[in-house]
Amino acid sequence: MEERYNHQTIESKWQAEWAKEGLCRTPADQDRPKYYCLEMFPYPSGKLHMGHVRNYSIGDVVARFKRMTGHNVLHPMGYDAFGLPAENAAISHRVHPGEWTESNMAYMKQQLIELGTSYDWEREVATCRPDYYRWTQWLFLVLYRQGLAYKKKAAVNWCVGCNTVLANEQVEDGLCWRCGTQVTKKELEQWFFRITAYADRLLEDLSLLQGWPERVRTMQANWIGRSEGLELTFRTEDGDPIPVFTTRQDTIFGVSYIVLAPEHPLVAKLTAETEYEDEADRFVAKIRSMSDIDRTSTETEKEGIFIGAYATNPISGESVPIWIANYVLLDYGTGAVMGVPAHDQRDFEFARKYGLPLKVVIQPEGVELDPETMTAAHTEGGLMVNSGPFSGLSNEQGLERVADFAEKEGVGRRTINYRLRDWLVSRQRYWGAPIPIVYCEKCGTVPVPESELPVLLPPDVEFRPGGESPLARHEGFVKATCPTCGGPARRETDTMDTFICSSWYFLRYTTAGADRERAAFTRPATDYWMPVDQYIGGIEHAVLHLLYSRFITKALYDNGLIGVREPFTNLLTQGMVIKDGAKMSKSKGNVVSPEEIVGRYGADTARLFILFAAPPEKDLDWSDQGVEGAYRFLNRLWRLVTGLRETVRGAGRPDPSALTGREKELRRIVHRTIRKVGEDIGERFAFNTAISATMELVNAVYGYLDQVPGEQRNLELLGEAMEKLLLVLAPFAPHITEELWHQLGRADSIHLQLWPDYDPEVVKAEEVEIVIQINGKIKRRQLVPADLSADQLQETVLGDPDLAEELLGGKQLVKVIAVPNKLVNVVVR
Ligand code: ANZ
Ligand code: ZN
Repeated sequence: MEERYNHQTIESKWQAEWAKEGLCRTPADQDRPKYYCLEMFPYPSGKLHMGHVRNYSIGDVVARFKRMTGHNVLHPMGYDAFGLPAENAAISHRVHPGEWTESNMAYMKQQLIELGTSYDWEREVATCRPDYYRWTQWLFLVLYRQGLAYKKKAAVNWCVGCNTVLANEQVEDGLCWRCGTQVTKKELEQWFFRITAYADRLLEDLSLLQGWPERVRTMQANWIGRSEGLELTFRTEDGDPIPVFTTRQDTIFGVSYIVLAPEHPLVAKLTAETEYEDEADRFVAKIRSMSDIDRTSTETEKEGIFIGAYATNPISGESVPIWIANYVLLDYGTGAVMGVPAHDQRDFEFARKYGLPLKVVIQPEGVELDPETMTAAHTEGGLMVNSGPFSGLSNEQGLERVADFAEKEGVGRRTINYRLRDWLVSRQRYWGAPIPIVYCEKCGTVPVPESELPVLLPPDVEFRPGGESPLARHEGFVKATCPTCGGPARRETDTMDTFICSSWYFLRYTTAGADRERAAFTRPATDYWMPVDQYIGGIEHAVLHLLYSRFITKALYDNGLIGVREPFTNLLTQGMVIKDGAKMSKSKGNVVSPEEIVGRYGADTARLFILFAAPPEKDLDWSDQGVEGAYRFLNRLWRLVTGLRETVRGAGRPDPSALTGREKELRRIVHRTIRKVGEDIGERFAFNTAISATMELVNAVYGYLDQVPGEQRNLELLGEAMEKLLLVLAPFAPHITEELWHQLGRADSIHLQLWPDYDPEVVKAEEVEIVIQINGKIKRRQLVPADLSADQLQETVLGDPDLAEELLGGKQLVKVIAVPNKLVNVVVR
């Protein structure tokens, strides 16, 4: 009697068993090599989506594989649980953010368990719980003491309709996302983290991250945006200095105007009581409402006005008009630019639009640039011309010589500029970690002592659409006593950006049990587990989350609190899940719910399909047939093992010296599969090809059964094949392999087994030497796997680009004759 593959029963049975046995608990002994496998924790929005399932399936295979290969594995999970959606839910459904978040977390945890993931739930973190945010507040104090947390006025997005601050994401086309009012800028006191103090180290240490995708390192480098240049001081007619930042001082003789950022402090002074004053005011007001991104986008139309003043070029002595324009930003460089329209594209567009003169000062070799007819700036190098004493130099020499000259004359100095800004960390919101600061009339700004942490969020606040943070309206929260003098004080009502919560959670996981009550993390725990060996998550976090985590890691390192300078040794950014040509998303209406797939086919099928359908870093095209295919494969596996169960149970080991040719062949496939799957997972995360190797093994066993009658079958060999097959499939499909493992009579869990060894002799012995000929002449001899078909043989030889190159030598391929186990003759012309 054959039982059907009943995924529901099997999966819930083993999930319960594993939980009972504590199978995924992090080992406490430290004698084996450690492996810290981490997936980005989810925001608890309600339910898992397919992107999560993909992320967590990938991580789970890695964690399970590493356990089987003898590592102590830390594989934790938690929730990035503060943030605005909970507050919006509170407003629209009248449910407390904490309640909403807790119930979402409980639901998602159940979903994760039902996926068969191997997390150590004893190390769970939820950033919104006081036992966690107490330590986020502690982290704030560490940075504060180090001078890395400070307060200053900053322009924030402000909605007069809602009377509140908006994050950049809450500004849609310049309008408030909630009420549609035009968003303005308002200067408010805000907390910042001084990440710019680490700009150089964040940039330099990218070179340590060879296990990160090149693309992510480049994005981080661009975000940090280091540029070397010169700060050069022009002067107004009244002698006021206008320092400009330029990376192209070699173009100094090509300056035909100066542009100030509209908000530049000199603008008001230069236009005061002139005919330009009103127009300038109007222009400044208009530009203020534009975001920096829009202002500097190459798409945006350059716009500006002349403000009636002139400045003197400190090197050429020329006098040039002063303009203000949208494309110059106040907080980059000095907020002022020397306009060189012949050699800078933005300046070129601006000058053409407003009829400002162009002066060519860099002449490329072999072309004569004509300012009248140029259609774009010449931004490359060349020879310096029309440049007074510098004419005739190459522009590279000019860069140095002009800088030397400016420094000698005292009109400029070499400087380095970063695009990176300090991290604005305060939010005028409720659902975040309160900033642990009080303001005392006598003592000023006072940090809350560590012993008084956490500063708890009061549960009884009123959520109203708009208005300031509910904390600011909560009198009991605002009223505080000064920790220094005991006098009356006012509590800070801003909460922290949730990126702070997620910038240290990987450290929290390292520390377990009672230690968690005494510290955010302990030094022995982080010394053992850090850095994270493999981090897995979406490319959307390539810049901010990863940069912030790197910054916090370095700051903690400098405090001696941890011993690593970089948090994540290897990074894998998984591709998107695509359906019908678009990213799977609610707004596109092309969502397939994980619940539906797991309910219908089981978690093993869902995992197998997702891992088989594409390499992890590539986009994955959802396919219902693909899911069906994975399900059919597991059914085929089920029938195979249950069908053989009785006969192979208790069989011994095969005797290699007594195998027939056909048996040897099957055994070779078994051992080759072990090797291939191990290398595919361990060396390149090529889960798709690993899975297809297991499929071939299943086919090979069926082939053997077809060809060999029952009484002649080698049961030891079949037993070995079944056992190894289940072992190498265990990381992908943990439930069915566990069930079948037990059906084969094994008593302990398959997930406690070691990864099987392959016999190199068995794999290697079956190689044959073939002859490779060109037009019938012997060119070389080569070892290839035995018994390749003619097609496979041809593919093996010509599919190797180096070998193909060598054989063809630029000639044209006419035809290939391949004789299995003997030769490949390549006919060329
Ligand atoms: C003159 C010049 C001539 C420039 C030329 C470029 C090419 P990176 O490399 O990104 O640092 N710039 C300086 N401050 C600016 C501001 N606040 N807003 C907008 N643009 C600003 O860019 C440095 C260049 O960006 C500087 O060099 C300056 O233009 C411009 F043929 O100066 B350059
Ligand atoms: Zn005080």
